[in-house]
Amino acid sequence: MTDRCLWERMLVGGTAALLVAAFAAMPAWRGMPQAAFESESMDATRFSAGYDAMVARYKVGETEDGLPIVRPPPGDVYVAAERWRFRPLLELQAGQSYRLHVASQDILHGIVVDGHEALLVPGQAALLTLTPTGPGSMSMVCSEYCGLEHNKMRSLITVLEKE
Ligand SMILES: [Cu+2]
Repeated sequence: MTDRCLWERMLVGGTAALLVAAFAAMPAWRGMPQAAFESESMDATRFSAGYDAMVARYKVGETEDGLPIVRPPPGDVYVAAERWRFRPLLELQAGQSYRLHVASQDILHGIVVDGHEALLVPGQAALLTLTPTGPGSMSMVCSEYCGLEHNKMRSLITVLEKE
């Protein structure tokens, strides 16, 4: 075997190994669902106005620690992330589409919902179109270490049978 041939083999082998590694590391290449979080230009005032209006119109109850339970119709839904919870507690309908606007109210958080992840930078909002397949529940989890009770920062979205 000539030196040149050996080099070619190493080059081809190395490239193939790199491609396999890159392929394995990138879920997006393996046919993940199309929808994903987008960053959205929505200032804090507009977000709060949307959140307050949603809670005022569609609140169906409250948890023991004062978290509103909200059952919004398909369309815009507002979720605030803050140390160390997501609010409100959501009840959505299976098979309906919701535009989820998520924004941090204090420090850097992250969110994972329905297999999608976004970083929640204070002052910005993240947008995800969500169509629960339920009925059942979906979890929302903070994916960015945000202090003492970060591991408790999770919420369950209740998914109701389509009406
Ligand atoms: Cu957090």
